[in-house]
Amino acid sequence: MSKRTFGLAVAQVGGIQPEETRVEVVARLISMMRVAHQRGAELVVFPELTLTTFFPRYWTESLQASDHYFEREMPSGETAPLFAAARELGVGFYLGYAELTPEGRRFNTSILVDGQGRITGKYRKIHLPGHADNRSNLTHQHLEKRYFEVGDLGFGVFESQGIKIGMALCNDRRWPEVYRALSLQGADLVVLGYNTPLDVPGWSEEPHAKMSTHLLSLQAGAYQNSVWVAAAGKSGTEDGVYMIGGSAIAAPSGEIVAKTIGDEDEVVVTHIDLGMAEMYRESVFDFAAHRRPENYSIIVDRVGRGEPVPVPGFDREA
Ligand code: CDT
Repeated sequence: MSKRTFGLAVAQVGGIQPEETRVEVVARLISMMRVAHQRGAELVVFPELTLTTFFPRYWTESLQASDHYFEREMPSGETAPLFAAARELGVGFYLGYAELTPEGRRFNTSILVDGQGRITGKYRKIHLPGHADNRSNLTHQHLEKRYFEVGDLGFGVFESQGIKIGMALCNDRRWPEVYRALSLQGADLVVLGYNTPLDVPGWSEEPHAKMSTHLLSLQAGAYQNSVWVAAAGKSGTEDGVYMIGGSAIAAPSGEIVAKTIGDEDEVVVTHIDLGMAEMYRESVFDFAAHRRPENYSIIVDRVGRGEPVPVPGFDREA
């Protein structure tokens, strides 16, 4: 098994309040990049919608009125110091942010930046949870379907800092198709940011289950696809809403090898062994040898749960 270590950090971000400025947030991120660098990190993963509070909790009559939450360019004057820090330290980063395109389209986006401060990959979130209508009876809403279009870039894998990296965002991590699409393109590592409120109206998991299903999603994705997975979240209270932390790195064995323990800005660094995935890729998950895609068509043909498909010899009418 070849061994190639890579310094990987997840940088959990404590709550960002609505009045906090981009300049203040960027300063917090840069100080975490410096800590990660001191501990040997080559890449730092930041959360989804890192630069602002999780604004899809607020209803808005006019999307234009929310433009201040969106980035029109990347880097901008306010985010350029992050790119300068990447160049200075030779440390890459993954960053989630709200993107407003020149055509006026809105996406929940992430980028990959290398140690020279170059943007080497981009992803626009595909699985947008929540609703688009105003549910004003709720203490906090989840309006990603109102604010964002479904991403139009697919699930890309990018060569960056010498490794193949796939990206996802938050709710994507709960869908096995995402990791499989990335692994089939040779990804070594899947990086993702998230914002997971503890209390989601209509999705009332116990706190222990909320953390468990989050970690389970990372672990299953890593194991079943022979990839490393690194996930960074917001944590602590944001404008009265508690966001779960538990930012973590999962190995191709499915084991969690690093995890935050607090609710504030927190960096964890692990030197991952990229060669570890090879044993899995060459044995139990040798896709080329063992996958049977001719039997998987239902996965793309059908969206929701439905009736069983007839099996020869078992006539359900009989
Ligand atoms: N941001 C995001 O995708 N959060 C979801 C919870 C939202 S539920 C309406 C998540 O899967 O963590």
